[in-house]
Amino acid sequence: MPTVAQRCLRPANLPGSGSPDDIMKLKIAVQKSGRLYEDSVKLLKDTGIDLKNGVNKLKTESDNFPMEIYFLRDDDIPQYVEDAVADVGIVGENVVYEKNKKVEVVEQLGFGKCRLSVAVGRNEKYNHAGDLSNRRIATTYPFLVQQFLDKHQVKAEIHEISGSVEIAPGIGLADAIVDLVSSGSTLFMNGLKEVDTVLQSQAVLIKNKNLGDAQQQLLEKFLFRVRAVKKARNNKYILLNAPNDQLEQIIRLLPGMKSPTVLPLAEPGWSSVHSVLSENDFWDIIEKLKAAGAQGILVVPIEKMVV
Ligand code: PRT
Ligand code: ZN
Repeated sequence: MPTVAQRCLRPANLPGSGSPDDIMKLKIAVQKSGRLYEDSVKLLKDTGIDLKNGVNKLKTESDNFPMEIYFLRDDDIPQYVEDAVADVGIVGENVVYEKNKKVEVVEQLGFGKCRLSVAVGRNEKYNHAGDLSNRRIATTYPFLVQQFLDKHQVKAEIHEISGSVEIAPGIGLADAIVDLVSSGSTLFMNGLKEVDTVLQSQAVLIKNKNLGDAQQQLLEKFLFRVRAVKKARNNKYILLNAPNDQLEQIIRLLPGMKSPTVLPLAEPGWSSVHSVLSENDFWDIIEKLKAAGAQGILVVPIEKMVV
């Protein structure tokens, strides 16, 4: 059986000596600066991929994983991935679906969450998409807005602008806007209210549709790590002390990976219980555990989780 490194040798380089330069790398495009930059680099770091020489340049590589990292504007990433300049990329779903390039979404990454929303003046009426009929809508997302209007069979005028969309109604350029929203404070400060959702978005990993076998194998290796990091981020390790007469009830509250670990404490009549809790129902379960008599509850982050 050839090793992964052998399988990854570029055919064009085969006559060479098989030096490290000959090894095929997974080329990944991430945002150069902006809202996705830090989380993208952190994700690579958390998957154990170290970047050489810092990150303040157009391209770098990893010391310990066959990966080359390109730092680009987010809007350009889908095109680069379609053209196979990069094999994979990290970018917001809003950009992927607006650019509509031939790329495949492989995994949602759980950061960069926002929504592409319709907003109108605070005192305007809006009950449904039909209220946009014959109105002027300012946006940097003309493709997604047109899809939204078509879906609701509404005809409206789309004004594509390149930034500061939120000021368009105030200066009389539009009656409504479609823009990204996270906290909602930008809309609020501009006298607008959010009235409808065009798209829920988060950062995703996209890939070129025709990856070669070697890159596909590297992608799977990378994805395995990404999923372990995501799982760990969504779960917490919990340790608590329980009186033995309450053990059964407490164990029933804890899902655990198989079932909770129970160890006797030095103090007779007490046990230590260890388990893993999902972030989603965390507070709910903690309250029930306390009510059931659990004491000394410790909650610790998990670094990686392979199940
Ligand atoms: O330079 P480059 O082209 O790479 O970056 P960019 O300026 O186009 O994008 P950037 O860095 O602003 O955003 C990158 C990605 O982050 C977006 O494509 C989204 O996928 C995601 N994201 C998450 C957001 C937001 N949240 C967000 N709130 N992108 C932009 N915003 C803006 C929004 O446009 C509006 O101006 O923040 C403002 C609203 O925020 P709130 O909190 O006031 O509602
Ligand atoms: Zn951009």
